[in-house]
Amino acid sequence: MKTPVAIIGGGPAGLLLSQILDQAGIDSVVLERQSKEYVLARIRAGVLEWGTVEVLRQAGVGDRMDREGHLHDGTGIAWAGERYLTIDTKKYTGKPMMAYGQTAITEDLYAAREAKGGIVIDEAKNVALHDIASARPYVTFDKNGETSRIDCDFIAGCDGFHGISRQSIPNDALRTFEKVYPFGWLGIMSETPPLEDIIYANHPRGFALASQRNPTLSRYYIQCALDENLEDWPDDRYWKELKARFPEHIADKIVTGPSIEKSIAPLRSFVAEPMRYGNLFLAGDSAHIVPPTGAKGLNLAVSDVYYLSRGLTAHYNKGDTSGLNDYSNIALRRVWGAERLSWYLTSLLHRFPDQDEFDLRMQENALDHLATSENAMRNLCEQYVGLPFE
Ligand code: RFL
Ligand code: PHB
Repeated sequence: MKTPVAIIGGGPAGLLLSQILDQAGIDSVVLERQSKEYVLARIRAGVLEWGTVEVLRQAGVGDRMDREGHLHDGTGIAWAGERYLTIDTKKYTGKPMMAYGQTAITEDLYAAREAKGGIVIDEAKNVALHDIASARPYVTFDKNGETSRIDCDFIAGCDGFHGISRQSIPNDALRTFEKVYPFGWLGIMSETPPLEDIIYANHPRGFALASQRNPTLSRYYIQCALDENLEDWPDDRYWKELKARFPEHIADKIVTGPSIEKSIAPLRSFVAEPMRYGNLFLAGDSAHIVPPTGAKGLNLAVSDVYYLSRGLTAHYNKGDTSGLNDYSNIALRRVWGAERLSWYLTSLLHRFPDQDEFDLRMQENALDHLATSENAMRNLCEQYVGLPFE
């Protein structure tokens, strides 16, 4: 097989890249390790920046999002008993946030690729990248007991944090930065009406988050120990713990019901620089991870793909390689901005095992400053809503 761009990974980054390239008349092949059913059952992100909303619309996958997504002017933070503040992105930046699940985005992208006859090969095992530093890279993979080869001009590594693309870059060509947090998030999905707003809580029992997917589907998270077992968290215990972490008037509004999914996610900050090696370009979680507290991971995957598709389009349609040459630098500027916000919100809202009274006062004072200073809030909103695309 031969294609201009071989895309490793059929998550949001890989599918969106193939969709945008197709709009520009550039063919690609997506290789996904898992089955389509598995990919579509994964539950992850839920909050989109306005820039992401616009990129999805331009890519022709915005219709269902515009029908079913929920626009938010403000996101709440509850702390110290009854204190409450609103991250009012609409007021300070003119832009709302959109609640629309990654699962739905992935469905929309799969449908769009299928409608256009795009090639997405799922259950592609043992994907291997070859000659990535050369002008003739290629990819091999196994499917149904047969090994196939795809020759290409470029490889897009969109295969997430545990993927093979980043691992294919020689160690001495990559610099990595990492921070692992001493806790995780225990999340549940339930078919119950969510709270009107997305609300983060800083509480002595640990962080909690009330989020949503649609009017009848709620998503909640609580901070948990890294060695926590899901079997120890029957629904009753979960709801009790969740409610204990919100002020009473908010907890009273939480509608409980059977969970339809329960999982633990570790929290990590990670960046690999540069996001290019030879003719391999990394995009999304393959190059960087943020703790989910800022809701930035999927949004970064979308901005990476926006920059990368722009570079590839200029290369193929105008012979201009400057966008590809600048890709890593431009993408990393946004990545580091989101890393800083996600690290800051994680530090602000969680209880750390070694935190002392001084640290707690620092958290409280920072929250108080946000609640009482328009400048502080404007600054947070500017980052939470997402830096503009360059
Ligand atoms: P993905 O989604 O991990 O997709 C990578 C795909 O590559 C496949 N793959 C391979 N394919 C072929 N060969 C291999 N060797 C392969 N290895 C892996 C995988 O099967 C997969 O299909 O990465 P991508 O596309 O870069 O997308 C990134 C986002 O998924 C991620 O950043 C977000 O989910 C992060 N995130 C959030 N982001 C937001 O912007 N807003 C949020 O509200 C938000 N909430 C979250 C989150 C992540 C969470 N978890 C589970 C860590 C909440 C949580 C709890
Ligand atoms: C979610 O809805 O899954 C969600 C919302 C906000 C975050 C992280 C995850 O910061």
